Amino acid sequence: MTDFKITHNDSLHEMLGQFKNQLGFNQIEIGPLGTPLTIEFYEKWLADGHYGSMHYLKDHLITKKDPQALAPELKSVISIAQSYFPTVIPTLEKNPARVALYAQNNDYHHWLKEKLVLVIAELQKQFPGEVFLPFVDSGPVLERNWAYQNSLGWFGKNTCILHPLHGSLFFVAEILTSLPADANRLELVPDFCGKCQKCIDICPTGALVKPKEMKADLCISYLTIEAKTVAPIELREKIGDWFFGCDLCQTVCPWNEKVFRKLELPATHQTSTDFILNLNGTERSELVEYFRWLLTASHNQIQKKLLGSALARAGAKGLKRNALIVIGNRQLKELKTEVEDLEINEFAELKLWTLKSIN
Ligand code: B12
Ligand code: SF4
Ligand code: SF4
Repeated sequence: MTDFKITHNDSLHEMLGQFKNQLGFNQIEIGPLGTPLTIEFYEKWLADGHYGSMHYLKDHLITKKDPQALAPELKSVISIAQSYFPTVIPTLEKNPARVALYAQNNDYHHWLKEKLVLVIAELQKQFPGEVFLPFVDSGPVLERNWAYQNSLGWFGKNTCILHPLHGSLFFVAEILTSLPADANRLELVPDFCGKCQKCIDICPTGALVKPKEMKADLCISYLTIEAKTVAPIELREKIGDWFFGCDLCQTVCPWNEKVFRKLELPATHQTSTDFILNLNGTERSELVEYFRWLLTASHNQIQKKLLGSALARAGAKGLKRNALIVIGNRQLKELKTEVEDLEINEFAELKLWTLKSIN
């Protein structure tokens, strides 16, 4: 990113085009800010209690509904789509466990935010005195809605923003700004899901309760990343060998398959939607060794190793919990002693479940 250089006598739209080309975004668009078009669905989703223990999503409602509450001078939102597949900034070590594609990169909260900061620095030179606020995932912004309103894609039945050319394996990010935007320039991308419902059919836990509606506390991504507690017993087998996140409802999607075909990936590639990965002997022993290390390492050792990686989000304890479930589901009997020796009070019941599963 060091050779990033843009011309400053261009219009805002030409500048956005330069950012896209030089920083490798799939798309970047600006549209007016206001009450999000899909806020009613968000309100209903909260009222239905689909958010599990993610209480911050409830706290975010006021700001998501009225983004100008962040700063009254805000008028527009610049939406950015940044593909994460094929891998953009790979983590130093490839993880032998089954990790969602987005997390096989370094933590996007950092590197994508850095790109936004570069964009803002250039915009500030061109438009001094204007306000620019960057957001990547964690802020109180209804990100998929803005991606939708700014033509980055449609809401798939799996709830992801999906584009006819790029599929859905991309992050979204925003810069909220006091610059004005033309209200009539962008058109919504039409919904191309049609009669397909492959994503709903493949979801092992039934988290996609209706088209475009997810009960998040059933989603494997929630159970392995966001949840602080252990997955209920009836969901554990359904988690299969997902150690961190889940990609099933996206990798089965024909619009992503189109992207995979273009990339000519081998049939055995990790985008396979086979429920349990068929590991060969070497892969199995790598997985066993990784989990052996994870179960016996101290929390400090784990945090140190995960520094900068997306996996850090689950924390050392969360990763040990996830390993116990995969060990049970993959029948990794080699790890019986390590499971028995694990001393984490909250996991006492889970440990028994794992030991029962591998016996
Ligand atoms: C909480 C959260 C989760 C939760 C809940 C997910 C969910 N579907 O809500 C969990 C932990 C399960 C999760 C999982 C994942 N997440 Co997440 N997550 C978020 C977060 C922080 C908030 C999402 C939210 O507001 N949910 C509330 C519900 C109501 O939103 P929703 O499901 O999108 O619902 C909308 C639509 O259904 C729509 N809608 C409903 N009916 C109708 C009808 C019509 C006609 C229309 C037009 C629209 C519509 O309106 C709703 C409100 O906008 C956002 C970042 C952010 N700040 O926004 C990232 C975000 C959504 N996650 C993202 C990613 C990458 C993932 C995973 C792929 C990670 C993984 N591989 O494990 C999975 C995908 C699972 C899936 N199928 O969604 C990306 C999605 C990018 C994209 N292309 O869509 C985001 C935007 C982060 C980012 N900055 O890139 N996530
Ligand atoms: S990410 Fe996995 S568990 Fe979550 S909705 Fe999609 S298929 Fe279901
Ligand atoms: S799998 Fe089918 S229904 Fe689901 S998001 Fe993709 S096209 Fe839409």
